[in-house]
Amino acid sequence: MPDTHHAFEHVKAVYLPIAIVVFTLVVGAVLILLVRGAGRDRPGRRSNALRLELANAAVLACVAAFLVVITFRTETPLDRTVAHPALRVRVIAAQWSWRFEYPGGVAVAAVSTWHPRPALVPTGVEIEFAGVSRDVIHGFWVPQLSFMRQLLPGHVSRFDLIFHAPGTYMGTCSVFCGEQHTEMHFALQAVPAVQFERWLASGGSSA
Ligand SMILES: [Cu+2]
Repeated sequence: MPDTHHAFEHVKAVYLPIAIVVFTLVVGAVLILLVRGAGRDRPGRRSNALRLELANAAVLACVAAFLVVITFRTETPLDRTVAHPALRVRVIAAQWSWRFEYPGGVAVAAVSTWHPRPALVPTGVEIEFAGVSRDVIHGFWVPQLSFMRQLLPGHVSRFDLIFHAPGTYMGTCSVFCGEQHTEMHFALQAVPAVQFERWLASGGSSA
């Protein structure tokens, strides 16, 4: 599975220059029309305008199609889940808390806090997250991985993530879900597999 952050950085590197060019062209065209007087009627103006609009629509449709293709080509491999992940973690979101449940009954909860206790994950392996919501829609967002997935009530969202580098990956809810939405944070601490196994064996208390 590719690195989500690098994959989306690549997409951003394509989107940004296109957005700048389109923005510049649109603003430039508006300014030219303002200066030259858009309302003045001249012979042949209507047929020229139609041709210009058709050309504009065709170019924009091509740009949009290109962006759709590269977005799907990037997202499709990221959405695939492997049959046998190294670890399965259940994520339960609720107003306004996160709960990470591991095999063996280990669980880490973060309730309405800016300083959540980290939930550990091993580095360099596929981890399957199975996310659900107990009430409204929440957003499982890890900015450092450029990854977001909505968690819905009554539906299990499955996604795989790999934490390539050790460290603490802060996460937060990305969907406004009520009064304490802004305090709905979690922390995933990526550690070497040996350290993770020790932590899990200790019931989640050794790190
Ligand atoms: Cu929220």
